[in-house]
Amino acid sequence: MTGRVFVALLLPLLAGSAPVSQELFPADCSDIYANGQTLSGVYTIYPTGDTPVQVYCDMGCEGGPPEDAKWTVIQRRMDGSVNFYRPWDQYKKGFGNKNGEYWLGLENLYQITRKKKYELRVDLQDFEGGKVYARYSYFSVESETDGYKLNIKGFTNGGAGDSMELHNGQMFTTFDKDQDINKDINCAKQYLAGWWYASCHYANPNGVYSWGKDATFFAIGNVWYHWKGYAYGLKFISMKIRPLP
Ligand SMILES: [Ca+2]
Repeated sequence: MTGRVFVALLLPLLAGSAPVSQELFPADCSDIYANGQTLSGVYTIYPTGDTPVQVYCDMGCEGGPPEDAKWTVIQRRMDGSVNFYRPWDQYKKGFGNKNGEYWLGLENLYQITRKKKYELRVDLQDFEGGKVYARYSYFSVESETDGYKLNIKGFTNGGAGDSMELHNGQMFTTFDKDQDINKDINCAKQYLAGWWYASCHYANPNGVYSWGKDATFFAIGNVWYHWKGYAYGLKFISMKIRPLP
């Protein structure tokens, strides 16, 4: 028995066999769900095939339809407990608390989305009980060599409006790596986050957690322009992905 388990664990490593390794080394929360773990919570995935990464899986409501489940949370803001003004290497690797606020990491996003086709859902909440979302039928992130460029398409409006279209095709910018298209400034320094800035943004999900309406400094909050404008820091933001059927 022990011998058989050992062989079963070792074989995919030796053979690099995708179907088997998917179960032993889940690449995302969809694989976790397929393995029978249908409750939301923190799980371990293997975006590169061998290095473990902790992630929050949003499996939907207990007993709810599977089509609402299997989401891999790649970014979340909920209480302002984590500082998101961080350098390139941290946005690359990921940071934060997987039970709370975090960024999964650009390299993980590249590794996950290069293997399957993913959709993206962004959930937003304000401090008055409002809940909306934006959905994109395609989401991928290119390699570091290509600036971790963002690709999204297929917008569906769940009340949030399309504040991400501007960022489609943009490379990622942090305060110590300016890859935005604004020739005069570094958008990450100006708007205090790391993001796929253009010149500069309609959405700043990694911006300063600012507890609602605050126009003191222009557009530095965790804002979503097409829903609440530039002067309203949201209560909750979550970006999550899952493979298309
Ligand atoms: Ca610039």
